[in-house]
Amino acid sequence: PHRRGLVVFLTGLSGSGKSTIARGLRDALLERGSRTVTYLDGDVVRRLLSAGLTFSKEDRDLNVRRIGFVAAEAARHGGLAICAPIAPYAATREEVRAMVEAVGADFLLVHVSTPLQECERRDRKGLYAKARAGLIPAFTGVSDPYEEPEDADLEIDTTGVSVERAVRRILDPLIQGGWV
Ligand code: GGZ
Repeated sequence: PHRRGLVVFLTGLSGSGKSTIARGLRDALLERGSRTVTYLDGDVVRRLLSAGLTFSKEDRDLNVRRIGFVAAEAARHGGLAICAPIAPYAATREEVRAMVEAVGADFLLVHVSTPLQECERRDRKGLYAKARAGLIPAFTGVSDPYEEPEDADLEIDTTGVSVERAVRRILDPLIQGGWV
């Protein structure tokens, strides 16, 4: 495979399956062993890199820019980075794409487009119920915006789709494109 840097950036609602797909992709890539992978775990980012930030528009933008910056640095000399923040704002996602392309790496925007209704039906962490009850202010999709991407390179709705299949949807073009 060629050694162009690559950032795989998954965006979507809470509970859409972003993190699960991101981890599955990381594991699949590690198993192939064809290149090193930097995985920016959302919880770890919020705990360390973005410690103290809230979910205001300003802080979300700052969080997503920081993630983009670290991912771009990882990709600068041919690394492959995977990140999966909600990243609700189109302009900020575009900034990150520009940041990554500016270091000479490729950027793959994956919209995990599982509908709100399905995310809310799953409600794995009970956050939607809390948000509906007014216990979490500014919750994405409930009381805060999510701007649907119009420039996604891939769109994956995980409704009734296994993790393996969803991961394949990303892995296959990476193999075909010669990245891994
Ligand atoms: C959205 C929130 C909020 C609010 C806490 N809105 O399902 P989770 O729990 O594990 O993932 C969500 C995570 C989103 O953080 P991000 O850093 O990805 O967001 S952003 O890109 O907008 O900066 C959710 C939890 O944090 N969470 N409060 N108000 N999600």
